[in-house]
Amino acid sequence: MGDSQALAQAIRQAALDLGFDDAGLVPAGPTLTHGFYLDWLKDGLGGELTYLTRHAELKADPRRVAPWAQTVLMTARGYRPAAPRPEGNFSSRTARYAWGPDYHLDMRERLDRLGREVERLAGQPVRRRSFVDTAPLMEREWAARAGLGWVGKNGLLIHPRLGSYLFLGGVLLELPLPSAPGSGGFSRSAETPGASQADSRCGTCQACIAACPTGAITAPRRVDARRCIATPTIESKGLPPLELRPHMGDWVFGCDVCQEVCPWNRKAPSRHGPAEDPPELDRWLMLDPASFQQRYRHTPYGRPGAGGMARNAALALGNRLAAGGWDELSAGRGLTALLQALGRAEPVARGAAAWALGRACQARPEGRVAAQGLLAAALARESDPSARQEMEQALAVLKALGATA
Ligand code: B12
Ligand code: SF4
Ligand code: SF4
Repeated sequence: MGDSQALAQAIRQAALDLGFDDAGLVPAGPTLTHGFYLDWLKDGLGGELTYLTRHAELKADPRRVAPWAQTVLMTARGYRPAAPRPEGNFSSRTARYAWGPDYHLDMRERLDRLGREVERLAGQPVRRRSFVDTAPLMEREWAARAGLGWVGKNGLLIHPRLGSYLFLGGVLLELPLPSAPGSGGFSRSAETPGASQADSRCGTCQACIAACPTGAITAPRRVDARRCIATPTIESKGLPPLELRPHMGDWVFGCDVCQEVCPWNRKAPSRHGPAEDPPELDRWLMLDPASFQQRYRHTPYGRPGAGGMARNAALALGNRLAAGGWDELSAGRGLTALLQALGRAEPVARGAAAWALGRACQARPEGRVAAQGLLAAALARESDPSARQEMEQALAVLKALGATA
């Protein structure tokens, strides 16, 4: 194929044929919102995600990652499930992206196939590197520049037809090609993406900013990673700050609130039917590490691991019990699971269970005496300093409750 515009269009079409919902190409060059990124880091909003600082300079231009790159091919694949999950006292509330298999593997495979298709269409070997969360690239800006949508006030890339429940990924190509924008681009976005608020279809809407349970969206497109529920439930190894825990509500893995309220997701097409439900909250608390590894290693839950998921489930259960409205039988089941979790192998899970007991007993005072006894016994055998601290704090909460009972 001689004409490079026709080749760029053929590559877009190949991406659609491979199951991507949209794709676009844009010449590689400097990242336009890199200054915003550096300010974000300087203000400490990356928190414990230290790799973001390590990669900061590389993100200034994809050619720092791959000096030979001439074109950025960006793709998007929707993951909105067809139906919501039924909600009960013990059901696990998890981000929709975790409802299917690990997206990194699926996207990676499709992108590798797309790379081979590029070579076939170009009729020559093409040096390339595919990425999905795996390279120091500002994927949202590049997606916007490739005409896949705009960066909304919630910080997410929104496609006017597909909404924001999208995985992004792409391929860097050593092949000079002209822009071939995806179908989500509009007016100036392919030319000056992310340059101003005008490059957005959010208009006067502020729904995501108002709804974020932790106040993590501190300004349009500026998300404080330290407060975003995805960090403490997916990325962190330890326990979130005390002040944040009640605001995390009952999310056990990630959070979708700023997407649930977004009007652009109302009519977004769904990708798959209801997936297998994750274990209930008390099951996460009882799942031993070997069974967890066997069942969840290759799912998104593998990232926090058995201890991390038990920690998350304990915090969520504590918050749910504290919200009230439980019948006695269910409350007994919840409190028993938390008491048993004091015996888990991971200190972070023991600490979370202790905090959750203190919190839950504020709404369920009938559990206080048993909780006090078992917490004191757990503290006596505890050797981990942070778990000890959590237990001491929880005991102080329970003692204060007793004094006011
Ligand atoms: C680190 C990270 C996180 C961190 C930090 C979140 C954040 N807001 O940056 C945490 C763990 C909190 C997180 C959470 C989530 N993440 Co995340 N995350 C990433 C990762 C690996 C890097 C992002 C990064 O560098 N952030 C730092 C910010 C400052 O830079 P940036 O995102 O590159 O770009 C910003 C600028 O371009 C700016 N911008 C653009 N134009 C303009 C214009 C103006 C005027 C201004 C001022 C700014 C501006 O807006 C962007 C957002 O702040 C990317 C993958 C990647 N390599 O890009 C996935 C990614 C962004 N995450 C993704 C997802 C799905 C999520 C969650 C929805 C998961 C969940 N359900 O819990 C949440 C959503 C939180 C949110 N509202 O943003 C998807 C987003 C898909 C989409 N539709 O946009 C990505 C692209 C992964 C993927 N390959 O699909 N994530
Ligand atoms: S994912 Fe949840 S916690 Fe994070 S910014 Fe969105 S609403 Fe806030
Ligand atoms: S909820 Fe409103 S402000 Fe937030 S991203 Fe969606 S349209 Fe934009």
